Amino acid sequence: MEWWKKAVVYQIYPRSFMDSDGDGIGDLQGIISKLDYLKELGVDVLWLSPIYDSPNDDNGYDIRDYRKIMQEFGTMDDFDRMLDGIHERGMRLVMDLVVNHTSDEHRWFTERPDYYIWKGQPNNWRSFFSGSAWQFDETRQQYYLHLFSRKQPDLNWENEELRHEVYKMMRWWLDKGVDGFRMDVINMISKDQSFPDGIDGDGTPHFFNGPRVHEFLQEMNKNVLSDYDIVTVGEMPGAGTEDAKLYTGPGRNELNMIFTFEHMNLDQGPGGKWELQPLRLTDLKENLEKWQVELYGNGWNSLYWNNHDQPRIVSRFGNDGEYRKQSAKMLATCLHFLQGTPYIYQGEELGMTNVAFASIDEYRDIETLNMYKEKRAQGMQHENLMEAIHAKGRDNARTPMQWDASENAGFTKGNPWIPVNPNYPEINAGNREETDSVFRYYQKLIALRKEVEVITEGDFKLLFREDEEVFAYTRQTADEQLTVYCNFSATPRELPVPKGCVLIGNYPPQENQGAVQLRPYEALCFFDGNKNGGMDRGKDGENG
Ligand code: ISL
Repeated sequence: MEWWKKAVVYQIYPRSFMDSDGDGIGDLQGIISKLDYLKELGVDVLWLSPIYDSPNDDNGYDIRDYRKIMQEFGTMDDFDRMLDGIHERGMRLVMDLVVNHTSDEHRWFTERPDYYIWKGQPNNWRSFFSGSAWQFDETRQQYYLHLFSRKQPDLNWENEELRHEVYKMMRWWLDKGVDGFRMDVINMISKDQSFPDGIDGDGTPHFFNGPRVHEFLQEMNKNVLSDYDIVTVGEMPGAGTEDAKLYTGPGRNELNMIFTFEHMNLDQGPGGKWELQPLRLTDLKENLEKWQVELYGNGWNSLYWNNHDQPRIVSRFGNDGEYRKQSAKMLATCLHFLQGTPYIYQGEELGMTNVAFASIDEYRDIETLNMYKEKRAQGMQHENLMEAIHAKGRDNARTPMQWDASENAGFTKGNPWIPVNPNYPEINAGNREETDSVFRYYQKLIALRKEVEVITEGDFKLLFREDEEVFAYTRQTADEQLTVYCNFSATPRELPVPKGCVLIGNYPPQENQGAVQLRPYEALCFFDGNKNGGMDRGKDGENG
């Protein structure tokens, strides 16, 4: 079996992870100083959000030079040392590959206009970061396309020379020894060349999973990926299961897995992410079931609740007050026993929460700031916008990693580039030794994936489909079965006793009285099979 099917990935957002030199910005030496922490957690792969030279209009997702390290983050020497440190510890490194667009400060933008997309007249597509997706350029007297910020012009993938420049750059990093790529919005690289207007300015039907995207990815695979033993994951807003089978299916020679957005869009209205709507658990169950069942044997899932663009899951689908620890562990259980490769986002393993800054001035993210400006100008209320930002803003994920209870959560000796979440004295990695810490629970989940075959291999069956509070399922192979019970509510629930012994749970063990009494946000996983590992573990009571 491919190694990445048994791997657990940890995402680092370098700007907010660990600052070694006191400038308030995380850096590579900071990451090096925390490699033992990551090894202790037990993860196999580290994915770094972009660390390339960038003017930081979108925190590194606007790349000025693909072969240079961002000055604030360090040097190429630091990078080589970091890569060695990762490999010495038996871990691997995945780089972020941002090739749908570059920075407008990339030298290509002036030297190779044919690498970008120009029109005499713009269509009505809107940018993901507010306003038109087209910007008039005085020198060229034409408009260029930017699906994201004005400083992120889209690359023209129709240009073969550009494509081969990208492949060359990818090989350069792979030859340095990196172990894979997470590909930013890679399902947007092929645009409908007639550039038709979209309904209400929504261009996505004309560039999500566009006409030549599979051809381009197969070409990339043939020219680059197939020559290396690496892992690839494509970030793909607007890709459904049918698309996913084409991107990740056996024999397709494209990518190993993709990030779907479907489960992340269930708590929003038709107006998009800022239109808040409570999650219906049955919607989440139905959606994850679809991905589990459809991709079984036909592709491979990536499993995530969190990344640098998403609010913190414990605040979103859990309870970040009284039941913070319980619900953080419950959500982890629910996700980690699905089939696929799990991704942990920095701080998730501590149960870090959303933040609610009082002033818009404390926010840093271009998406949030542009949205706020645009909607205020349209007459929307400050309070309503702040409520949406508190729930959904990307800065929820980007406050500094909470290492300990010292000033600035131990992230920096200087002034952090974005304020620290004020709850750091309580929630921080310094508490990880406590027996009921979220960290220890993640450690166990990660270790179990290595020991229990059915977690990787088993099929998926949803239980109690109509239940709005309990997410329960089984995973099964010929000789092993897992049953997972997750209470997504604070209401206690009674459920039938499944086959097997308790493998792991987030509460102290309970006496079996003919039924399982699920406590608030309780997660319980039962294992039935021939493996001693599972049976013994039940007796040890890996609970808490
Ligand atoms: O976060 C989003 C909306 O809330 C998305 O529109 C997000 O921008 C989209 O998922 C693409 O994300 C990726 O590309 C962006 C970058 O800003 C994100 O950080 C990155 O993950 C442009 O490179």
